[in-house]
Amino acid sequence: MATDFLSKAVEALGGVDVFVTNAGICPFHAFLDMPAEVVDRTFQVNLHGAYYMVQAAANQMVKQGKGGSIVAVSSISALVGGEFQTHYTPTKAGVHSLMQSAAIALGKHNIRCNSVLPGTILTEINKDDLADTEKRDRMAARVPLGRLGEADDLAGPIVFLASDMAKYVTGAALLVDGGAFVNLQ
Ligand code: RM4
Repeated sequence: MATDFLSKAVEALGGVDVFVTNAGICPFHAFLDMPAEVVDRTFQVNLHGAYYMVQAAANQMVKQGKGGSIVAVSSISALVGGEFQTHYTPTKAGVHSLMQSAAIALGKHNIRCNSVLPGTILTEINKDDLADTEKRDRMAARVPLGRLGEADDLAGPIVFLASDMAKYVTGAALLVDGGAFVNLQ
């Protein structure tokens, strides 16, 4: 599956120098009656998917022999919890940790591995959850920059980590959260 995707990318693009793994789901659900199938699916998409895609991209980059840059979209949820995200936060912590280990394994090939840790970004992943305007306002109130994020807020940090501007950056994790993580009071 992952190698098929990479083969198609190589066919279309002539090679892979930068790879961004972003796929993720977060079906919000209470912990005590969390269905096993919800846990398993979330792990399969968020962690296993990231693992095998990063592995496939890395093997292609090694084959090319020119190094490369891999960026994973982890989350602020790698560092903090959520009552209705007990199945989700471990996957984001796993993606964060995967990139640290991949950075070590791939440094000899001049392949850099880093992650971005978005805060609450308005996307399909949380459209239903944030339809609750009270929760949406509460989440925005936690953010020192005064607003929830948008997909465009991730573009610059990802391009930075992917580019030669970050040529000596690997194993890093970049919070892109408007300051939410550090905002205790
Ligand atoms: C993020 C963070 C956000 C949530 C999304 C689904 O990691 O927890 O608050 O809206 O996941």
